Amino acid sequence: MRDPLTVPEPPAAPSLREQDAFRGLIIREREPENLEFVFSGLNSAVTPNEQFFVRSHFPVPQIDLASWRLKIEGQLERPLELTYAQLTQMPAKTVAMVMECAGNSRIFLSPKVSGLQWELGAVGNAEWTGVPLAEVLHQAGLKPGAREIVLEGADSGEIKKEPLSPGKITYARSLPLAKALSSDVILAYQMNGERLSLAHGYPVRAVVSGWYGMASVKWLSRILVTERVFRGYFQTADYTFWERRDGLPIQLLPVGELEVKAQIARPALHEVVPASSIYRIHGAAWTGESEVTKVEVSADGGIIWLPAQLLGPPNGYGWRLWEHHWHTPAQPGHCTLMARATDGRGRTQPSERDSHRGTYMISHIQPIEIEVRKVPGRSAESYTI
Ligand SMILES: Nc1nc2c(c(=O)[nH]1)N[C@H]1C(S)=C(S)[C@@H](COP(=O)(O)O)O[C@H]1N2
Ligand SMILES: [Mo]
Repeated sequence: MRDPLTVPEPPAAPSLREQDAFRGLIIREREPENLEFVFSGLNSAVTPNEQFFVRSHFPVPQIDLASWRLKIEGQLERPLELTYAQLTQMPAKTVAMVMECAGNSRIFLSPKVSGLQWELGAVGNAEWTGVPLAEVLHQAGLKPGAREIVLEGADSGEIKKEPLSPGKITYARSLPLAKALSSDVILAYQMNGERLSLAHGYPVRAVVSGWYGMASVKWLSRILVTERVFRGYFQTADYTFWERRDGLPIQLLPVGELEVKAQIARPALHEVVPASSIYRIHGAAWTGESEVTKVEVSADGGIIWLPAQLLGPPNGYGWRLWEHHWHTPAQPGHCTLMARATDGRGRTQPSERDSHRGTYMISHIQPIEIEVRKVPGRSAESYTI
C-alpha cells in the first residue's frame, strides 16, 4: 500500500466522477430563462458554452442579422452605424474573462433576501472574441464633454416586482469613460470560439473585464455617449450598494468591480468523504482589476489555513483553478471546509457579510459542511480522486 502521506500523481484520464459530472444547467427561473451552472461539476478552466449560466431580465429579443445595426451616438464627432459584417471585419482580440452575476451565492444569505436564489453557479469563465470598445469610440471620435458610455440592449420589458420600473424599459448600463476605454472591454461576437448563442447575447454583447456580469450588456443595439452620469434603472433602482463613510451609508452606487473570491467545487455541500484518505479539494478563484495571488483552505472552520496550489498560468481576467490535497480525518463526523482568496491589491475575502452590499457582491467566506465517514473494507487510496 502507498504511503498515505505522499501526494498522488493526478490521474491521466478524468476520474469516474468527472466523467459522470452533471452536464446540464439548473433552472432558477423559467421565463425569462435563468439557468445555473452546476459548480461542483467544474473540471476545466474554460466553462463549456452549453454549461455557461444564463442571467436575463427579459425575454430573448428577436434579432434579424440583416437589418441589425449597432448605433454609436451621443457626444461624438462622427456617429456611426455598424452592420454585423462591418463590426466583425474590424481588428479583434480574444480575452479570457470570468463572468460572475452580482447575485451569485445569494441563497447562502441569512436572513433570506429576494432575488434569484443562486447557489455557486452564477459564474463561468470563457474566452471572448470581439472588437475593443475603445476602437469603436476612437473611430467615432469622442467629444470633449463625453463622460459615460451607455450600453443598451435590444431586450425590454416591465419589472413588475419592487422596485417597479417606469413602465417598459430596455436593459442598459453605463461605464465611466476610463473603464470603457480600457483595452479589455470588448464588443464580443464569439464565446469560446463559437458564434455567440441567443441566450448569451447574439449577435453582439459587451464583455466588461473585471466587473460583475450586469455590466456586460447582451444583444447590444446602441452605444450612447453621454455628458452626464447615467441613472438608468439597472444602476439606481437595481444593482446598487451603499457606500459607507464614517459608519454612515452616504450614497447608493452602481455595482461595478468584482470582489476577490474563491469557491470550492468539490467536495460539494453535504458530500460524504472517506475518512483517512487524501481528498483533492478543488475550485476556482477570481478577482476584479487585479490577479489572484493566493488561495488558502481550512478544514476546521477557519482556525488553521493551509495553502492551495494555483493551477495553470495567470490568465488575465480569467479565473484560476486551484487544488489542495487534503488528509481527511480518521474520525468520522462533520467537518467545515472553507476557501479564501487574496489578490494582488492585498484584498482578502472577509469572513463576515457586509450589510451595505444589499443583495449583491456576495464574497464573504462560505462554509461548506461535509461529512467524513469510515468506509469499511477499502483502502484510503481507492478514494483518492
Ligand atoms: N441586454 C441584457 N444584458 C444583460 C442582462 C440582461 O438581462 N439583458 N443581464 C446581465 C446580467 S445581470 C448578467 S450576470 C450577465 C449574464 O450573462 P450570461 O447570461 O451570458 O451568463 O448578462 C448581463 N447582460
Ligand atoms: Mo447578474
